[in-house]
Amino acid sequence: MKILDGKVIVCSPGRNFVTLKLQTEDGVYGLGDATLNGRELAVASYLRDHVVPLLIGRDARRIEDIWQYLYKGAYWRRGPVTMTAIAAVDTALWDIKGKMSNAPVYQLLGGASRDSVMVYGHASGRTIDETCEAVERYASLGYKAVRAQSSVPGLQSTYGVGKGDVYEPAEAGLAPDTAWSSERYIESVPPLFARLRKEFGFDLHLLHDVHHRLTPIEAGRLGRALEPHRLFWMEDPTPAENQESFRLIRQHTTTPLAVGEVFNSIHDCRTLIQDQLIDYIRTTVVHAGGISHLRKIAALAELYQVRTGSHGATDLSPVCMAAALHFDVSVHNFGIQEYMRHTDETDRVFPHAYRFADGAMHPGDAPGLGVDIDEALASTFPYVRAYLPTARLLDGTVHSW
Ligand code: GCO
Ligand code: MG
Repeated sequence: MKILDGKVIVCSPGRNFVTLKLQTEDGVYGLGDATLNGRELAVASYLRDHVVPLLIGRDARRIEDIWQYLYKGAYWRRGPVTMTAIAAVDTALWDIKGKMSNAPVYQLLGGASRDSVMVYGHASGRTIDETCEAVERYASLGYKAVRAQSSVPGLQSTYGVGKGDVYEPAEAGLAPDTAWSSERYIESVPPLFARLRKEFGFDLHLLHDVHHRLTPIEAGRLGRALEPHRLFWMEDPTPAENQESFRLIRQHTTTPLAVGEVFNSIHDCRTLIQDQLIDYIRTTVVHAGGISHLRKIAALAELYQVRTGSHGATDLSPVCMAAALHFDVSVHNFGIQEYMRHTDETDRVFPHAYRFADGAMHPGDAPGLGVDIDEALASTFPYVRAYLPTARLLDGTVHSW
């Protein structure tokens, strides 16, 4: 069961994706997502130039050993580029193990802990009316949980508001600047959720993403103002490099807190989890070291009644989505999974077994991850340089995105 070859496939069917395809001498191959939004080629090179040569000839069945070998053997630990590359290898090896065992990966992870995986979709609009209409569309599709964002009055552009049906914040070319005012934003959010509760009642789960834009005390104030609207969570209220800063938010609000989409290891969330400063951990397969490492994070979180809520935006490929669903359906302390529909081109490049019904998803029962890549079609969508926009305060100061 030796690894024969590793191919890095970069394509852009609507947005950029990096995919690792590991081939074994037995003819079985596995896929791993290696997409790091806006920094895609760094991971492609890390894999191609530094990781794949180390994998040739290794036993593909030794998933944990290969993980530790890549993590400890590099000397340089953690970081988004390294951990995304390790995640791709780990995911591909789980895919291979599933195919070798003729079983869907979730069966190898302890089997299903639930029948399906509750997901949330993204509703947004330039006005509260528009956001209400978007939430209504999700509710009518059967979603039980919806993230709601609305433009901040007086600001020209706002993070979180989609263009058309698909939400895609990265833009081709150089990163544009967008204007930000925390004062105006904090004023604008409670009326949005007051209206949504009036229209939809309390049966629908509502979520909101702050995208690291507030200070801890501002976040505490917003969380408190949102308490009557009983959010499922308030996401990324403040940057989390300083995990201690969440203590201040916690002191002021019972609105549940979610964080972790930019984390890449268990060390990024150890204090947050152990001190019960959060309710949901949003680390993902692709950016936090793969299925193996994510399971360790979930196991730590389980001790503290922190549940999972993995990132699932469009910049995570269908390979990551499939892997996330195998993780979600098996892990005991699952909370929710983010799900943003990919473009039709992306779905055609990555045919998959996972399916959506009644607000929930299932990874399907195909052996391995149940996702493939059409390489010929992928090659018709070459890489396009693209970046996320940068946020600036009204006086021009760079702000957190
Ligand atoms: C989310 C994320 C997205 C980001 C994107 C950046 O919660 O889904 O915050 O909104 O814009 O994933 O890479
Ligand atoms: Mg987010």
